[in-house]
Amino acid sequence: MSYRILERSSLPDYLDSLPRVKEILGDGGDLDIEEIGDGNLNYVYKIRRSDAPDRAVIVKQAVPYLRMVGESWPLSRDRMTFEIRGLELYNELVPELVPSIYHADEEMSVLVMELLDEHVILRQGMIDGITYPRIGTDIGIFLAETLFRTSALGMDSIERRELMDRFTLNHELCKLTEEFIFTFPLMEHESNYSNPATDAFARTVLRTDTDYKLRVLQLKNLFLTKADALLHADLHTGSLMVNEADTRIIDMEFAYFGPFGFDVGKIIANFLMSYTSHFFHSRDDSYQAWILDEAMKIWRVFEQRFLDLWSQQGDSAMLIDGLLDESELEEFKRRFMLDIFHDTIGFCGCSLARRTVGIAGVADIRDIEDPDTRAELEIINLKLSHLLISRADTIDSIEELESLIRTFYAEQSPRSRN
Ligand code: ADP
Ligand code: SR1
Ligand code: MG
Repeated sequence: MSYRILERSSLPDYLDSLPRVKEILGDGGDLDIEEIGDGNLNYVYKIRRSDAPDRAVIVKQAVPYLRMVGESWPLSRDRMTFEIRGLELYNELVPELVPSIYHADEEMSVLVMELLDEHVILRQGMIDGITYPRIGTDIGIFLAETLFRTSALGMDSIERRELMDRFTLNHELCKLTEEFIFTFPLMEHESNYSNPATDAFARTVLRTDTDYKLRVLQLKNLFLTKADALLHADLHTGSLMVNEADTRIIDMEFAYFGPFGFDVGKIIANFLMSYTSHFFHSRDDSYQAWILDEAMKIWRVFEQRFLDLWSQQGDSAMLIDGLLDESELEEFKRRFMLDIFHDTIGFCGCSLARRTVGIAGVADIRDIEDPDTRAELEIINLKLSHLLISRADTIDSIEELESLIRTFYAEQSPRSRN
């Protein structure tokens, strides 16, 4: 079917033409249609039968522009092709951690998928101070399974290059990342967010520090050139839907082959920004203690599962039996994981800065009304970004990272000043 933008009026007929979706929605009854998209790029409709509310689906469609700006910012709909391909692959690799697909249409840039009705967006849950017992573990497992199994350690060379070919042309969204994460926050730019005290800090501390800027550029170079594994590439707390018992990852339209540490660092950064925001949202540090434990658990579980998968793996593009003896293999693994760890810390630092001074902030802090309170928290995030980026290559264990972050927050805490 050739492309047209779906609307309330045209959605029922469109859905009626899709056999699998008809099976889910069943016959008869009107459809309740609600546009619930709160993301930056696309339209998302929740659709349920008014006479049988259990029969429901989500329809997500890309439009040929950036939703958060409007038609004046054209953006090709190809992003939905990559989201479809990413979600199809994740349904093979980690079916229990993503929504099921009912229909995918690259021509129409449409995905019809499982409605996660018992779930909330993790970012909102964390703003509300809710704890999720599985979250750090589930994220760690998701990262290890998807990153290892699409890496040169987990795949045969030819099969992997064929898979890469299905994602290489996601260049428009890669460019958004290159500019909005690795470039504009480092300079004066019209797209940046503005809050006077935060701007002053960014101008005088970050943007005048040549070492900081060059380190960010080294990380940008990794993003541009290092094709370790298929990344989700937009893994923040707004890309997870959760409840006490279940975790699902959504919104993989940025999917492409990039450096392992990018996904891992980005999601940890979002946990840390939530930590910072709870100097405002919480009276005491009990929720922050939970956040930090889970953030560190993400790395710990990721590392353990990645190494387990490696131990179970036969020959791959990277290694074949007989190439290394046991101690050489152990040393290779140690260096390999340490490189990922250093990159993770660096990308975490980049994410902290971009979500603070760049166009797309985090609701955890941007939704706080008082600009002075916001600035206080924003400056904490920028200081943490500076610390992590300048120290990334010298932190060699998760214990060291945890202790550095604890000390940092203890020194920065607005509570200790009261
Ligand atoms: P965008 O690509 O525009 O960022 P998202 O994929 O993040 O869009 O979706 C926007 C919002 O739609 C999410 O924040 C969530 O509230 C809702 N949503 C998306 N997918 C589902 C789903 N499968 N079930 C329930 N709600 C969903
Ligand atoms: C202008 S694009 C802003 C951001 O929204 C998406 O969620 C990505 O994080 C992107 O960088
Ligand atoms: Mg998105």
